[in-house]
Amino acid sequence: MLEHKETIAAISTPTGRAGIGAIRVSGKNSKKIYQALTGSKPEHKRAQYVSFVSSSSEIIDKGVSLFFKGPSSYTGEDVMECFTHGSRFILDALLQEIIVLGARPASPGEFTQRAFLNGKIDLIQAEAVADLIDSNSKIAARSALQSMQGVFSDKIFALKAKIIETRALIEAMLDFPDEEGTEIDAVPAINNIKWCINSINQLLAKTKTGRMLNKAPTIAIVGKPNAGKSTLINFLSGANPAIVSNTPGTTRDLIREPVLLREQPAVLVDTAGIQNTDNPIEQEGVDRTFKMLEQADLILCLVDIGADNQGFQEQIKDAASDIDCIFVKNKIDLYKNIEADDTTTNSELVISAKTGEGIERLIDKICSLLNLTGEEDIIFARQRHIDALSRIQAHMKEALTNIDEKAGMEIVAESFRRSLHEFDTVIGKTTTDDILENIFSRFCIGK
Ligand SMILES: Nc1nc2c(ncn2[C@@H]2O[C@H](COP(=O)(O)OP(=O)(O)OP(=O)(O)O)[C@@H](O)[C@H]2O)c(=O)[nH]1
Ligand SMILES: [Mg+2]
Repeated sequence: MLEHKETIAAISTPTGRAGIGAIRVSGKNSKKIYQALTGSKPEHKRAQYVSFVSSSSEIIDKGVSLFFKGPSSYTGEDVMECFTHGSRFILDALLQEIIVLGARPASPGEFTQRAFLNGKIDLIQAEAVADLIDSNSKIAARSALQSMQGVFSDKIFALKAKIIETRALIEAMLDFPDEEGTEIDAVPAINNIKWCINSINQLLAKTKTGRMLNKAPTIAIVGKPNAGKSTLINFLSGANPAIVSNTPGTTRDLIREPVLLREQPAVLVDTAGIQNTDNPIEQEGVDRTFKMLEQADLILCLVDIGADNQGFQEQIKDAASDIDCIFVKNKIDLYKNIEADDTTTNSELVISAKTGEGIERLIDKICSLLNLTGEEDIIFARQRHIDALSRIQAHMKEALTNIDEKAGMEIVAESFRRSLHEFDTVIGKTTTDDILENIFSRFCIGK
């Protein structure tokens, strides 16, 4: 374990009104600070209800203190955690005392950086800590947690082990070159290389970056005037962002409303009803609707089930041929003889935006088209991991070609050397300081 000279401390909870605030301290002075601040003897993993007292014997607050004896702690060092009331004044005063007692303010991500440098976690896991904190969807949080617990690292280590094993086979061929009359058996090495190429393919197919997982898709609700678009956005959002009225042409501006659909974030956009109009303001609204169509990830094309909708669906399809579109017939409550379930086809749904009939099916359809259903085994990765895996795969393909073309085992061995270097960079064994700086500086303070 690396010996860090300085003890670090930071407020780990965000600024703002909160019931509880937390301060974390890590380093060899943690024990001394604990005793001075609480008057109690720290015990490993034992929470104590204490008074946090200043050097001038004033009680700063009463709360809970915790101590972790290194190396059984997050950072691998002695760690103290203080939980007080959430007031910024209390937290600032306590942090100030801690600094006077022998700590310095921590930089962003410095606790996690120490955990990494002390071998508690590898670099992929450290990155996953930040990704988990930043996750804003259920899938993102779940897959970042998996990566933090080492699921992605395990797969990387399994690949690395196979490449090491294969390099040994290749080196054996170097040590005992093709003697006259004997054929070197390259089949085991070739099989291993093919295994690696396939495994990387499978891994890349499941791997998604935070940008992909945290992105809230945009769903545009379009239709003719009075189809019920604003009623639908109000129903789906559970709020009332849009004015509803039986005057055609009520909505003109685009109305964006963030929502959670099956716990996944999305942005709904209500638009102006599409019609021919002489009114320049309404026309501007229609133009904006068509622009929105080009940017949306999914279109809900809403029509009044009782209206003449001839050619309308085709018009929308022509305007946004590359984007998935769900056709929805609205106002089923006005037609007692039709039931939402009877009329549902693959590409067309029947609903009532007013009563909510058929809406659950609509949400299911939206989630399945946008892939918001939450596949179980998505791997949360950074772009640098994906790039490194792609390069390793390219080296393996190169090795295969060179074996096939009998280019010489030294050349094949070089592909393995480069691959192993890529692995070491990904897991943090030989990662350059600027990459580390880039990773940890993006963390929040106190983690
Ligand atoms: N019965 C019934 N009425 C509905 C339904 N959905 C909307 N309406 C009514 O239809 C009228 C128009 O609704 P809006 O939601 O304003 O329609 P819109 O598509 O936003 O209209 P514009 O903004 O003008 O393009 C209002 O009187 C709504 O109450 C529905 O499912 N059933
Ligand atoms: Mg409207």
